[in-house]
Amino acid sequence: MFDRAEIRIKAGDGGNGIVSFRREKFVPFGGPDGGDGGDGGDVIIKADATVTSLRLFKQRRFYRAAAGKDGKAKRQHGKKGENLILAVPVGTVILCKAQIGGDALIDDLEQCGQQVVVAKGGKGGLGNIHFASSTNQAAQIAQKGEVGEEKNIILELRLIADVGIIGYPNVGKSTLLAAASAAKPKIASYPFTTCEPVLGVVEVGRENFVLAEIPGLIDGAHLGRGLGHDFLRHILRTKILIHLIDGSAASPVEDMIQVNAELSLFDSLLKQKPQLVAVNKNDLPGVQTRLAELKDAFADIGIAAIFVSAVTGEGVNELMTETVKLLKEVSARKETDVRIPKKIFHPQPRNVGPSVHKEGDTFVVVAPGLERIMGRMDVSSRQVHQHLKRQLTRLGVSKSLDKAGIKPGDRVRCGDLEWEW
Ligand SMILES: Nc1nc2c(ncn2[C@@H]2O[C@H](COP(=O)(O)OP(=O)(O)OP(=O)(O)O)[C@@H](O)[C@H]2O)c(=O)[nH]1
Ligand SMILES: [Mg+2]
Repeated sequence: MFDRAEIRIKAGDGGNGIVSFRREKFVPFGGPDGGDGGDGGDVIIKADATVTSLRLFKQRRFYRAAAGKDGKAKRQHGKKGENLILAVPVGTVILCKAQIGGDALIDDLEQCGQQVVVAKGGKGGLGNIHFASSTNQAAQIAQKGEVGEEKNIILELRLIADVGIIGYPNVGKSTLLAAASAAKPKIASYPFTTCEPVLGVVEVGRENFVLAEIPGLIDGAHLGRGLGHDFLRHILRTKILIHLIDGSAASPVEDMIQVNAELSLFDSLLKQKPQLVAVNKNDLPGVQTRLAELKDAFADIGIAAIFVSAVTGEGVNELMTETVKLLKEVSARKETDVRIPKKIFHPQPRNVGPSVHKEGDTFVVVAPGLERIMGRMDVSSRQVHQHLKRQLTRLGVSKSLDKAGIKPGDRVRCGDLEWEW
């Protein structure tokens, strides 16, 4: 379907801080003056009313923001990498693709102009001016820029209609939509004529609302059968539902119960969505003869079904008037309004202290904090070694290594770095 795309995004890496010293006439030992690297650009997704589909994102899959520039001599900061802004249609839901478990909701762009940072640019590294101290006035240390975030995200365009018409295939959803609005969906006497949601605007007096035919519901939709999840996702966005039933079916009440069961199997929020039940094809003689019986059957389970004929238009105005009434009620009780939960879920790695274990003859240090520090240092210089040594002591790694029985000359590994103790 047209309304889902998976892309990979990469925020810009931070620029490197540099090692540099003042060189001026008459200043024989100018201090360090290496500037910081600029931060990498963020990847931002923004809802834009002029964009109507996610088609572009199916053609191009990889997007990256600009990297920050390296610092320069004379304390000059590197330029920040430019942010990359991706414009998506209003109504796009952004999910972070998870390796394991369900995809996590990042944000739901419901309003024009709404935006969210989906990948943060790496911080620029510090230049050597930051590492000068009273004991080390000629600091040779500078940080590398941090790597920008990179992830797979899913964009999903969920329809924004006020009211959705749901029901089994062939019950007359398209015919009802055409009768109530200016929409012209294809109508035919076979199931699955409509494969993608169709929208129409319905006017009732001075009120109007957006009505959508939501196609594709069959038994097992919650397991992905038929148009399955696509179908059910679209319903999540609507405020209320018109549940359309074929009055000429063998057992209309059973059909209704079955469809509702399918909805709640997919998402309990769908079950709570207010519904108007409409029985269609009222014009057929077969339906007319058992009208009283049908009314009773629905009344028995506490449902005031509205009988309509989408073909002749009988009862359609009444149904739309009831729809407006229910819509107003629902907006009035906002607090019970069923919505997709807004909260962002950021899985964070648990912060654990450094640990040491032995792999063959090598001592392996697992310490995320330290790996980060090391990843950002140019480890070829002697001064950096001194600096790292202090960090190892500070984080308690040296102690752990001693305990593990390390002797001078043994190999130690931390992250990508391996050295002799
Ligand atoms: N007699 C009668 N036939 C109807 C009525 N409404 C729809 N139909 C017929 O039922 C058939 C299916 O109608 P559609 O409107 O395409 O049904 P649908 O629910 O949109 O079907 P799908 O999109 O295929 O799921 C068509 O042959 C319509 O002419 C009605 O009120 N009375
Ligand atoms: Mg249809």
